[in-house]
Amino acid sequence: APDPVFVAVDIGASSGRVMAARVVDGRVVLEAVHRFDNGAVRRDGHLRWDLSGLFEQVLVGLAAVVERHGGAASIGIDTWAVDYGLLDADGRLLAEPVAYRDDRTHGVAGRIHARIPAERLYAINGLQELPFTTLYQLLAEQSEPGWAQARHALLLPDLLACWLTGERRTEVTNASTTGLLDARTRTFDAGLLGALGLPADLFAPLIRPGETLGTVTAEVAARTGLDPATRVVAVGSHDTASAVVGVPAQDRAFAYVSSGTWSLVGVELDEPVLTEESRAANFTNEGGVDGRVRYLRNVGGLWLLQESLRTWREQGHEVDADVLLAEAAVLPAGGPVVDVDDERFIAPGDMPARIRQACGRAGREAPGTPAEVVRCILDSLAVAYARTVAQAVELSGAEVDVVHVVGGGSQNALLCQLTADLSGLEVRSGPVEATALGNVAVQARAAGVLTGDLEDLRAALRVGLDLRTFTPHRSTVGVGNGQT
Ligand code: LFR
Repeated sequence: APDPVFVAVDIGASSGRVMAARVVDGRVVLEAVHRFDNGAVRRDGHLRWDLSGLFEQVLVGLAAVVERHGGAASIGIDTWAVDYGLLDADGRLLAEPVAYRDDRTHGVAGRIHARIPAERLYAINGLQELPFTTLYQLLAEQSEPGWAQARHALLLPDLLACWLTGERRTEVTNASTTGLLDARTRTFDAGLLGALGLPADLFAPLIRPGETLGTVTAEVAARTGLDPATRVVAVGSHDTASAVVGVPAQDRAFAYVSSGTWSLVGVELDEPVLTEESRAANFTNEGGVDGRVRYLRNVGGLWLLQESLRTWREQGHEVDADVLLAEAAVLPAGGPVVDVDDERFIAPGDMPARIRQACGRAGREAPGTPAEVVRCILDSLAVAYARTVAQAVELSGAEVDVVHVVGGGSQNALLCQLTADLSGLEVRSGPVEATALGNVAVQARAAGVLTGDLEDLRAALRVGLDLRTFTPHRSTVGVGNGQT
């Protein structure tokens, strides 16, 4: 029999892909079958995702998998976290999901903290305070017209999985980003749901990575050519959970930077850290695959670069990302840095202007040319990566002797070198597709093709990988640069 094909549907905020993977001679071979763009658009007064359009792209990708491989053993889905769709009693989507960068959550955190103090909330859910966490979005949602008809909420990968299978479940790693789970038990906190006026069964029952959700519907089978017995298997449906599975670490003494639209910087733990110091440093305890804890911080990401490029193009400039990155790399070190976590960078908009304003507020000389802006973004990201790794180590007591950078940002040699220099730690970069690899590894284990714990899965993913190593040199930015 041919090697079973595992399909990873991996959708990020700016692009999505359907990947096919096989385990050949103990090595995971991954192939991109279909890629498509994604982005939030303003519609009916909000910034929304076109989830129905994304589902169509998923079907196109699945049909392409069937064309190439004749079928698939299973399908796993991951997307970004926190966002959800609301369904009515008949299971119909009420509206395309509002995107987390929408401004409807402005001021909501304050209203929630009036009911549940931030300290108590952290003691329960262990989450970093981000304005767009699901529970804040749900509170904003309650004053919107559709709320009265809302019967079910499904997180986005769960919604896509429901459209594939007809089954409604809530995958637990992504559920951990809603703010409604207890960080210790990883179950919905009934008291919290009640205090927020949310029905206890708003979310479907939890499912864990590796468990089978169901098989594809007759309609999906007909549209794609998939066998109706094709299974949809729960994976780390929060993309960052899959990315952490996909970190090609040798042992557990590592920190990671999952570098994409966001940068997720932290360590993997067995138990959450729910101390006051951890809360004050705004660290999150998200749920990982196999009950591990993703102890990390959301740090600004390539979003700053993506929005800058978009702005320049909108203004009629011809810019090429690779050329700009090369120009930025040869600019002198020691330029201005900004706080990439500033909430002013969350909404779409003119990022170069916002960056210049941030420099102005800090009394620093503002970057002028596009290459200078790009250099400022990279220097600022590296400063934030190094600082966050150091904090994660200090707050958790974890042992770390290497930083793995995975995702799109791992291709950026300057960013990796700066991170090594500033952290004083060796940086290993790659793979770009860590998220898809983590997704398929969990499916392959569920099928018995791979076995063991996350260390075993990572060992399988490492086979044949060509990682680049960056050794720390003398620090070139950061110290004395207005950021500590
Ligand atoms: C990364 C990510 C982050 C999450 C952010 C918003 O793609 O999933 O982990 O905080 O997107 O959902």
